[in-house]
Amino acid sequence: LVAQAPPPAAKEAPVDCIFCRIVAGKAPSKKVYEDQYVLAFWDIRPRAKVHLLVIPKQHVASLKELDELPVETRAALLSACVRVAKDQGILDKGFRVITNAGKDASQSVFHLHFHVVGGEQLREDAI
Ligand code: DGP
Repeated sequence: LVAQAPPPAAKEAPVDCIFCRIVAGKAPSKKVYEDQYVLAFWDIRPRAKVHLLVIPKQHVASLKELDELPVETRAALLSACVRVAKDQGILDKGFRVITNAGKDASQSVFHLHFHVVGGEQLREDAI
């Protein structure tokens, strides 16, 4: 049995985070899935026929801070990506999951999110 350090206590959600506002119901979104750990909704600027975002309810800025999330939330994030792809009917034909972390990746919203993209043939070199 390997002892695992508990994740640090959740930080206060920043008031100006748009995705925290969506989680809190203070900003609108087209939700497709929700559980105690994660929320999934349509991207406001879809770049494919299906373009969803899967986010943890607890605020962390990006994948760089993944270890700050409880292990249950980390698992729920990936499971939700598969689940929403299935619900949209794009599981069999294929889909893409992407997360942008930091400046070089052109991250624009600093609340961790996974893009779930599909519903059409995606280019090899871009989403
Ligand atoms: P990224 O570049 O990986 O940080 O992508 C951020 C995505 O979030 C981008 O595709 C547009 C989307 N987005 C930004 N603001 C909102 C919003 O208020 N609502 C929704 N649904 N999506 C948003």
